[in-house]
Amino acid sequence: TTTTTTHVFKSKLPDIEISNNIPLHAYCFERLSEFSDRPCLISGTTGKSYSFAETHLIIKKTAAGLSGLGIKKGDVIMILLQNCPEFVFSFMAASMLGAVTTTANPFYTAAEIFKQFTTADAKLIITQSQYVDKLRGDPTAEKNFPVMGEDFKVVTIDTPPEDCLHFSALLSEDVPEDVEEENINENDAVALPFSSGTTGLPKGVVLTHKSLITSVAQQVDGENPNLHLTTEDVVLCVLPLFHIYSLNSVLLCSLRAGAAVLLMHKFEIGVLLNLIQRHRVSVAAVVPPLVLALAKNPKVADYDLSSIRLVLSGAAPLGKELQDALRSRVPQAVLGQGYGMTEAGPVLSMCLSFAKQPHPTKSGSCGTVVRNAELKVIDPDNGSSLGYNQPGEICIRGAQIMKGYLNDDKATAATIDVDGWLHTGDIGYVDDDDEIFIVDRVKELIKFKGFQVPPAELEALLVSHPSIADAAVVPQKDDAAGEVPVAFVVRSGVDLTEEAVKEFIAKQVVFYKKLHKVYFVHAIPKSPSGKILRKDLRAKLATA
Ligand code: AYL
Repeated sequence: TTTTTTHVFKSKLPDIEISNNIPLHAYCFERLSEFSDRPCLISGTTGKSYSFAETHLIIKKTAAGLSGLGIKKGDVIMILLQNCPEFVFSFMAASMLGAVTTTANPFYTAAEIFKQFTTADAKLIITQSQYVDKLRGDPTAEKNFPVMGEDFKVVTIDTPPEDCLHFSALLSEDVPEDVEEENINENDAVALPFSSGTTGLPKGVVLTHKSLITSVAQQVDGENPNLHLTTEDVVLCVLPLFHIYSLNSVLLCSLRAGAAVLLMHKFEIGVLLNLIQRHRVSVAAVVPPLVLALAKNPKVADYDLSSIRLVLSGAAPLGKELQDALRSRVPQAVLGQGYGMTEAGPVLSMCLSFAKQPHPTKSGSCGTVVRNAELKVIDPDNGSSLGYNQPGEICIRGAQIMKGYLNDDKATAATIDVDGWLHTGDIGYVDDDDEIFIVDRVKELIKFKGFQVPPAELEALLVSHPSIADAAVVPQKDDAAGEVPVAFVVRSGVDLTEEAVKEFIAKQVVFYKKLHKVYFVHAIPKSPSGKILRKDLRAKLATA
């Protein structure tokens, strides 16, 4: 036998003590008494502000209300909301009950919502009245959706349509001094986001109290926090909370650190700039397309952005050029990236220029591995561990990573190996200054503006078409979105047009999963074992 050495990369910051044996809500509000009167949530839409004390009280009432609706420990609720205070109340209330929240995009089609809803075995949906029609199901559809009112209850945060409850009905007058604290175990699930991971269809990612606490602590705890947030900060929350990036790095980190969260229900550049100026936003969490807007949109020059001291970009690659272009617009701010993956809890690395005692960092870097975690880079062909400056697959180990995929041991075992390493499917290297650079992705995943587009989902829909014999979906580079999905299709009938294929998909999926191009081919290239040779298809696109 040969002896193999594993090169493990660590943070430059020392490990810290993490109190990850308590429930998530208790951890987030642990320091409540230090800043109970400070603003916690600010609604960008209404301007209404909730202090930490008020927020905590409403969460307790919401927990009592949910309990009254029969939600108990281990149950799953679905939040189908744009960013709003009720999102926060519901998520934290579920935590208090030992219940689990699965978050979904309100723009999803009925089919997408119910796929997740049934997989998660959810009991209740909290949403807005405008989305309720989708939840009533389509009587002409082949698949039988669960029935509203019978199989699940719906709560709306605005005027409830028929058979729905108003959110305010949850908020009973008298709050039990302490909501019956169920005996929550640190390894119980608290969040159930969906992700396709390195392959296949979207799966439920089981994030426990321990994983999320560990991840938040790795960012904002310790003498010298990696992401230094204070009670003076106003943190922009324009990225959707149904995605783990915003939920973790914006909401949970701010709650823990005592920073105010400015909630925007959707992105609109004029409104955004106005709110930044009006509320003196100091920390902005963004994705590369937003960096593009801030760097290039002429409107930006008309607003005062001098309050911004930190811009965090994540969820998709941010090029050095774009990062440098943003610098001229917010010269006073520190710019940097976080790199995450839903399954990883989600944060793997964070820019060390964001630390209380900052380190200098380079443009284009994804930060340094978070503290209390181990990162390694492996040769994708033979699994051997690589050293500095050698690109390979990034793997991460630590208490923050997911417990596993919901009811899918096979997919879990394919992602987390027997030694506890989570394999990301991302190719990157660590440079001499311990900074991580992502250079490629070996997994199937397509990212449209940071949103996940799982090729397997679109391929399954395509082959369900009577005139399609086989299909493969791959990413194509795009200036505005980063990547867009395009399809290679083998026709079984000759009359099928590109438009018809696009339309067939478009009516079944959320906007960002729409096909941008369809190429008709005679066969899909496959390996002897039947795996689609995606590399070959991507290479074809590059020369097309
Ligand atoms: P998912 N640079 C390049 N690629 C990235 C980056 C980045 N900074 N961040 C994420 N990705 C890609 O599950 C990468 O391929 O989670 C990764 O495997 O939707 C995939 O996106 C994961 O996509 C933060 C900062 C969370 C980022 C996140 C990312 C969550 C995205 C918290 O503070």
